[in-house]
Amino acid sequence: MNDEERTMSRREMMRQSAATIAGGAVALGAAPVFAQDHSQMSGMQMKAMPKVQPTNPARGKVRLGKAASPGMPGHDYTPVIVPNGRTLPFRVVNGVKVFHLVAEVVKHEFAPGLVSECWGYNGDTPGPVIEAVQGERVRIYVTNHLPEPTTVHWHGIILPSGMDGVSGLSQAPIPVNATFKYEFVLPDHGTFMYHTHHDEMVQQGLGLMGMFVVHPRDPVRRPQRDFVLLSAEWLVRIGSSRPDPNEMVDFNVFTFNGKAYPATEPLQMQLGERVRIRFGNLSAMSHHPIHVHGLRWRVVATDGGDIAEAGQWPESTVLVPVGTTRTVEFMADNPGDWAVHCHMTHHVMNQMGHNGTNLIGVDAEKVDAAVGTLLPSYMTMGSAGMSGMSSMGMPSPKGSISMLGGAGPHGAIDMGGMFTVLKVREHLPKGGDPEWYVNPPGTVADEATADELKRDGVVVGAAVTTPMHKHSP
Ligand SMILES: [Cu+2]
Repeated sequence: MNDEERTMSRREMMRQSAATIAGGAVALGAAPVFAQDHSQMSGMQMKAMPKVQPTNPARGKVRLGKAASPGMPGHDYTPVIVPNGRTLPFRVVNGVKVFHLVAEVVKHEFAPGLVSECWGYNGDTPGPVIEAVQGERVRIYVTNHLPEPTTVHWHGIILPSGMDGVSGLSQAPIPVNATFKYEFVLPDHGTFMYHTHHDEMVQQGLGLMGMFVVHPRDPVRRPQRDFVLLSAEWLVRIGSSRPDPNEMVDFNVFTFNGKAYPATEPLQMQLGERVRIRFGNLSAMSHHPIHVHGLRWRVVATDGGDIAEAGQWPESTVLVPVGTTRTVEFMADNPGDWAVHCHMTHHVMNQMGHNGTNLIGVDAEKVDAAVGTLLPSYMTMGSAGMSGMSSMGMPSPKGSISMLGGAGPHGAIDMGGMFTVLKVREHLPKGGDPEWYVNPPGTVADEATADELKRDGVVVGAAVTTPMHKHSP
């Protein structure tokens, strides 16, 4: 028996025992029809039933209307890790998991120095991650403390039409100060999202969004670390007190879980652990190719469900289009500090980075001298590129953060925005940040010595006109 078969048979065993325990609450047969138990239906109902073919391998054949028992953290699932965020608390009432979201105006800090008035849920944007288990029934109260009506749409979740949260189509909008109730059974596991579906451009542009994770009932592929990162983009004009949701092109703050680097918390993991990252993207206009250094991951699921193993593909960059989730898994098999960031270069800049005049190559001496008569400390910046902007400690105006990142172990890290660090360690300290990785001696790029250059026949300054691959006799 190979590992795969062992896993499969264990899974079957668990299925069977689960069936016994659940006493039929979850229909586990191989019937191809989703959510129906025809034996208990009258002839009339049988005729009225449309033939529905299951389209999602993640679907657990959960009966509509009847739910499995509520899954508990630790026991039924490994809770997700939400860098810079948290999960939404719940209580169980008569077998139903009850949550409460409050849509409200929030003071949100994108990074130290940049606090904006956004719209969010339960005090922040994105709202807390809703975490549930396949097959269970959830009841989610939504209180509207915004200055205008709202709704909540449960992105990717298969549910009754009237619970879908599209304002005007599925329901009446939730008036100011009212509390609406959503209730449904979760037929699939997966990585989903929730967001407003009323006055979408304004309300999503101001931050009304969050992630919705549904764990499988059958815990075959439980990773040791399960991270959730939701991408978003904002236009926060310098000095203004709130993002401008009317913008269509020129965003200047790019966030993972609401934070721009250097405020993004690192993703910590132990060497050899199996790790999952669930990426979501609710930016207004931008897709984000999220790149990992030092490791490779497999794309294992989207918000449409699991990708069958034969269809999973390896990547070092996963494109997360607007309005989708992409789940990746990997083995943390390479110790170090590894960048994880959007590969669009403008998305790893903070404010001010995008609209500056191009001064590269400009001889600024005369300009500096002329302006210096009026402003004695004036200096033209950016004539040799922009990397100096982070390390020069330029004071930034009120309502802004420095254009580029923060201090790293070898100088300034000149990325901001949608950037974070993945820290793989042989030994993780209990709690707290493991600091920077200490590279083994001789494994850090540094200046070549004269002897090394001589040994390898590298003449600095000489144009390479002969092919380098010529073998010496
Ligand atoms: Cu991006």
